[in-house]
Amino acid sequence: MCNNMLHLSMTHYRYHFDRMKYLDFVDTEYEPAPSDLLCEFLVETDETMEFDVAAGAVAAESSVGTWTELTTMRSYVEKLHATVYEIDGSRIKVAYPVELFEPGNMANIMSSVCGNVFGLKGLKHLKLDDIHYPEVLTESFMGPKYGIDGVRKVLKIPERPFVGTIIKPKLGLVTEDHAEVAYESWAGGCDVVKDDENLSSQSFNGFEKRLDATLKARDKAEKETGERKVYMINVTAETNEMVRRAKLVENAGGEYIMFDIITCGNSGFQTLREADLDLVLHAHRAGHGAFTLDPKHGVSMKVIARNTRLMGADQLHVGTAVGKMKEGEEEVLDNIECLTSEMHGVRTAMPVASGGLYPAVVPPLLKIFGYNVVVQAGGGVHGHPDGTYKGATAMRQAIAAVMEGITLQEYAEKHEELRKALEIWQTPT
Ligand code: RUB
Repeated sequence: MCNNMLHLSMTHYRYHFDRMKYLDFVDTEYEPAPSDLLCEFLVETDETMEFDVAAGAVAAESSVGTWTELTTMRSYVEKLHATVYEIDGSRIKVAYPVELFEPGNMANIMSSVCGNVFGLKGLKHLKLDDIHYPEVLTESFMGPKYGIDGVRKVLKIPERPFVGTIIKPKLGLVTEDHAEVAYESWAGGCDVVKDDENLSSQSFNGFEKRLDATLKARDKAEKETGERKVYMINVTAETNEMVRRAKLVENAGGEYIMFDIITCGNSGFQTLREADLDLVLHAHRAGHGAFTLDPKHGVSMKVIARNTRLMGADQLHVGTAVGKMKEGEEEVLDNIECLTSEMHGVRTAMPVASGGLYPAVVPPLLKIFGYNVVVQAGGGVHGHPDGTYKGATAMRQAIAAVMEGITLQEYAEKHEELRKALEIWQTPT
C-alpha cells in the first residue's frame, strides 16, 4: 500500500518535472506553414498524465524532443520541433517542419509520426487518424503510374464499374483448376480475375506455372468474348523476389499485378513501384484491421490509403460497407476520398470493393461508390448455384441493371442467372 502510494507520487512528480518540456511543443496560436506535414491524432491519457502534457509529448517524441532537457540541444535543432496547433476534445493536430523528413522515404516518415509515440507511458490510447502531405513531399514519391483514367484505358471500359472476382477456394486449387476457374469467370462476364492475398507460390500452385496457365486462359476468354480481360497475379514475397516475379508478369504480357501492402510493407512496395514496370499495381490491404479497426488506437485506414496512393498504387481495397468486412459507409467514403481527392497533382487511385459481395448488394454498393470502383466478388461468383460462369454473368447483370436504372428484380425476370443469385442471396435487412 505504502509502496504503491510512493510509486504514484513519484510518477506524478516525474511528469510534473517533464511537463514544461513537453508543453513547449504546444502552441495553439501557431499557424502551420504550407510546407508543414500535418497529422491528426486521437489521444487518451491514463491518470498519470494530463492531456495537454500528453499532446506535447506526442509532438515532442515524434520530432526533436525527449523526456529530459539535453545538453546536446542546439537552437537550430529546436527550430525543427513539431507543434500541437489545435486541440479539440481528444483530437490534436500537429504540424511538422518538412526538414524533419527524408523526401521519398515513407519508412522514415512513419518512423516519426507512427513510431515511438505509440509506446509512451501515460498514453492509454493513441491513433494516427489522418495525415496531409505538403507538395514538397508529395512530389518526392512516384504516385500511381496509371490511376483511375489509366486503368480504364487498359481495360477499355470508359464508364462502367469493373466486375472482378477472386479465385476461390482462396488456397489449395492446383494450377490447372485455378486457370479453369479463371477462364469461366472471364467468359461469364468478369473483367478482372484476382488471386487471393495468401496465394503466392505454394507447392500446389507455383507462381510461374500459374502465370503461364492463367494468361493462356485470359487470352482464350478475350478471343471468345471480344472484351479486354486482366489477371491480377499476386507477387507478394520477399522484396527482390517480388520484383523478379513482377518482371516475369511484364515479360509474359500481363497488365496487372497485386501485392499485399501491409505485409510487404512500405519499403517493399516502394521498391516494386520504383522498378517502374508497365504494370497496373493493385494493393490488397490484408492485415490492416490489426491497426485500423480500434476507433481509439492504431492507425486509420485513411492514413494507409493516402500513403499507398502516394507511394504509387493504382488500386486499393477500401471496404464495402455492405459486405462481410467491418467498416461502415462513413469510413468507406473517407477511404474513397483519400484515393480520389486533390493531392497536389498526384494521380487518383481506383477504389476496390471486396469482401462478402454478391448481386443483391450491388445497388447499395454503387450508391456509395459511384461507378469508379472494382466490384470484386469471390463467394458471390463461385457460390452461384449454377457455377462460376453463371455467377460471373449474374454479377455483370446486376451492374447492368443499376446502370439502366432498373431494379434487380425487374432485370431478373428476363435474366435467369441473376434470378437464381437473388433467390439464394437476399439483400441484407
Ligand atoms: C473476398 C475476400 C477478400 C476481401 C478482404 O472474398 O475475402 O480478401 O477482399 O476484405 P469474398 P477487404 O468475396 O468471398 O468475400 O477487401 O475489405 O480488405
